[in-house]
Amino acid sequence: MRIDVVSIFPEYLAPLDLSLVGKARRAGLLDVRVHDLRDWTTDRHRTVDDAPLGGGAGMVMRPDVWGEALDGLVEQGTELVLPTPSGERFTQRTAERMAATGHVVVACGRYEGIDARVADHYRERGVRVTEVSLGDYVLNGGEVAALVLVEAVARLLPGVVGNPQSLVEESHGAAGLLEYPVFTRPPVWRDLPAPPVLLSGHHAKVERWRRDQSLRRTALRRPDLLQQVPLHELDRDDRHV
Ligand code: 6GU
Repeated sequence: MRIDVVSIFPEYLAPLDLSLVGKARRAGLLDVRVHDLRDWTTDRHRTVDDAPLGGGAGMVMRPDVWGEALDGLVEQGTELVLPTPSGERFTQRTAERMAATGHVVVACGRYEGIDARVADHYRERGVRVTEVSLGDYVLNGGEVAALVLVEAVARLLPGVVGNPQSLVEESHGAAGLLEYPVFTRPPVWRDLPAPPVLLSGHHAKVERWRRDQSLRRTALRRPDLLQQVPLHELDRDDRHV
């Protein structure tokens, strides 16, 4: 899997050398390349932005500079990702789709965004172009989204996460429920006991308890997710929660 990230702040992507993502890169499981957009400018000031057509506050990123950069990076089968607060929500499903794609290019906009013709142009050339948002708040640019994307995608690649079972059980897996609460030793900490069922050794009861906790948590914290759980994902005993 290859991911190219283009930004005017390549240093912002330094954390991609660390932790699980850094390890996956060094193991050759993931090829991440960070590029400085200004390398594709041609003027003395290395200008990447200009005033918005029609007027208004802020600056817009120039399509010509982005075009030069992306022409050199986008290939047949590439998914072009444009992080923007006006995009579709980036979810676990988005990460799964990207992990199954061989090549993703992330174009990090700053200021008021990238001239809209860039997305249109690559779509017209038959490229899959996805404008993604992390959530309903505004960030200063796409770099944090690029960090999120690389980490969410990397951990889905074969061999990156030690125990593949941890991918199956976690929140936002196929069941569409939040993860149940977890506990470890000691069984009592500061007068707080761990749930006795977890010490019972009764596997079926533990499974039932975890399932109920997932359902309760999801209902309380993310009722929007509960609406979307496929009916076949609910088992007979879920009705009692
Ligand atoms: Cl992907 N970009 C920016 N600039 N702001 C955001 C975002 C992305 N997602 C949520 N807010």
